[in-house]
Amino acid sequence: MADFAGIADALMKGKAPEVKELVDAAVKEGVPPGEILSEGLIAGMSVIGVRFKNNEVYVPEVLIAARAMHAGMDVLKPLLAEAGIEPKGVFALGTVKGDLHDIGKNLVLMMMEGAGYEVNDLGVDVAPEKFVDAVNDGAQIIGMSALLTTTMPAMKTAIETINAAGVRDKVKIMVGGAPLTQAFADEIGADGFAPDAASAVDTADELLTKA
Ligand code: B1M
Repeated sequence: MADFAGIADALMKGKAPEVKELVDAAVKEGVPPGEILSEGLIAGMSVIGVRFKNNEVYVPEVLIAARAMHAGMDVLKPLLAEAGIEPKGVFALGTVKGDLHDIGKNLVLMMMEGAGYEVNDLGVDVAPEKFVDAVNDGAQIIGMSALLTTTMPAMKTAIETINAAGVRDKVKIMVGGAPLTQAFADEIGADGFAPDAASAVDTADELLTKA
């Protein structure tokens, strides 16, 4: 009997070697990798997401939990690929042109990966054309992050570049970052806004349902 609760609990406590050991054991027992992912790893990461949103845990705890999640994912990834398990969606995220802040962006990526999305990290200081390339590479949702009031306009430029490239109808665009608001997201023509990394997962899920 696979110890899903044990996997989730070890993940929440950031115990990477224990997560790996329990995931290995479940695989050896013949538990389907998709089940280990959703009932163990994603279940644990979802709890961390809720606690983070409620200010019950902070950035370091999320980073440690994400590291533990990766230890489990390293075991599962090849098996998921073999089993042909489809990700929930494909999400590409970058910090916009001129902006080098990446701590929040990385948290969003970890939460999205923990929620079952395939993620593509575009990095920081991302030129508008790179977002277009990501759409052409199959991203269903483009995420843009900005931490500076001076780089917020780069989001608008990136959306205009996506429009001009004729690929806007292929993708949903979500924006976030400390200085942003829903009103700003609406103004620049984004489809969604999320105030924190855990809400980003909810927003992405909603955007895909609307797609
Ligand atoms: Co910078 N910095 N910084 N900085 N920095 C701020 C943002 C600032 C508020 C500090 C201040 O003055 N009080 C200020 C901006 C002021 C403004 O624009 N109004 C500032 C400035 C001015 C600068 C420089 C210009 C300083 C200088 O050189 N004179 C410079 C700019 C460099 C550049 O980008 N071109 C600069 C540089 C740096 C460092 C390199 C030193 C470093 C970045 C290191 C790194 O990221 N690797 C840094 C840091 C660390 C900060 C502070 C201290 C912390 C930012 C952070 O990581 N927060 C910040 C002050 C502060 O916030 N106290 C500050 C934690 C992180 C988890 O939160 O990124 O908001 P956050 O992400 C959240 C949400 O916003 C959301 O989810 C995350 C998790 O919940 N979210 C999304 C983020 N992206 C999302 C995308 C989504 C959805 C949600 O969907 C796509």
